[in-house]
Amino acid sequence: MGFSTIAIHAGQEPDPTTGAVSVPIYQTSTYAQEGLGKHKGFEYARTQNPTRLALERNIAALEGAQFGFAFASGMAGIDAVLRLVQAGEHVIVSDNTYGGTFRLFDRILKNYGIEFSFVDTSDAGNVEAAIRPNTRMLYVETPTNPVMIVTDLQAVADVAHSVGARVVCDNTFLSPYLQRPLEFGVDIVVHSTTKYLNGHSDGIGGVVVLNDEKDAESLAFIQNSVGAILSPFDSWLVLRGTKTLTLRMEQHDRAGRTVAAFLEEHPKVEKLYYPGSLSHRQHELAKRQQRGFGGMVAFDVGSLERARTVLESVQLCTLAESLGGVETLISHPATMTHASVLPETRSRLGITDGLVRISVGIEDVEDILADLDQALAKI
Ligand code: P1T
Repeated sequence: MGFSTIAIHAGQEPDPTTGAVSVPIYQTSTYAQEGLGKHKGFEYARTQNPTRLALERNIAALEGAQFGFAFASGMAGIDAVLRLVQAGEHVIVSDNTYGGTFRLFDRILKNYGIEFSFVDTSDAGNVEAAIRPNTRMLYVETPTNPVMIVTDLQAVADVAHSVGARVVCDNTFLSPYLQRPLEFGVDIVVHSTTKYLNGHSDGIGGVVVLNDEKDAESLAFIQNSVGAILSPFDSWLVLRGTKTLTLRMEQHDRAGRTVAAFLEEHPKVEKLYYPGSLSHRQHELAKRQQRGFGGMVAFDVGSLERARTVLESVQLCTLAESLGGVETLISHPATMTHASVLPETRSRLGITDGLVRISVGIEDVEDILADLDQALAKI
């Protein structure tokens, strides 16, 4: 079956009781049991919920995975995955990730005895050099938030697997429509469903998908034991979102390319970060690994003052954190999403005070361009 058919149908049989075509929101905390130990597979709603189960099956199918687990946020999903690693074990991480991911690893999980090395995973040699006898996981984001560094998934997966480490990929920036990491040897895919999968900026959520049966069993245990589950209503919202994922991603991708091309030519823009641009040093890799380039674009206007002018002059674009919604959002990574990243790391990565990030929405692209044009003219 094709991707769009899977998006619309996977995990979603008509409701067995009523025939409802849209999966009902099973707003219940528990389920009546017929006798001791006799039930319909649902005991308590932290453990199982039919709406959440439909979503978990749906996103697993979209990523080509067997198992899926939905969480209360992207961060809760990432936290659950890291619980597969024990104290005294070592994780190699892309040095540019979402700031909240860095914060979780560096400020919380490190204190529980997990060791982290943050390296530029765009060079598989750096991953190899960071390996220790206790390395158990490689965690990558590609393209990275916000400077769009691409990691060759097959190359780093080969390195990690040579020492028996699992490979985790945060696929939030592209969605499974534009990139399917499991096809390149990745073991576990995580998403903030808050972004493209839900797609309408109206819910927070996360999902983890994988094929390994033993790790899936552990994740089910972690999900139930820790309890950071996605609610039935939020599960339903994401299910509704994935039905139009193909259409939305096609348009995000088209508009992203158009906005990037406009910015690249603009005299007030000093540097563009977009893997779809021929000038991106990893354009060829992105072309090979991705089905498109998506709607995330970052650009540098040279100073905080200039960035502030753009961010405060836009009228159609909304100044806000987050991404992946139908509306265009514009943000300032250095003070917003990546404020927890150390200043020296930020400057090494290019997360300067002049960097602006756009999540290009699916409005008419001419309107987005006109808005950016008038805002840039104010510099
Ligand atoms: O916000 P939450 O649903 O918990 O997801 C966290 C997260 C995980 N991974 C990536 C790549 C992300 O971008 C995020 C959240 N990012 C933003 C809020 C942002 O504006 O970049």
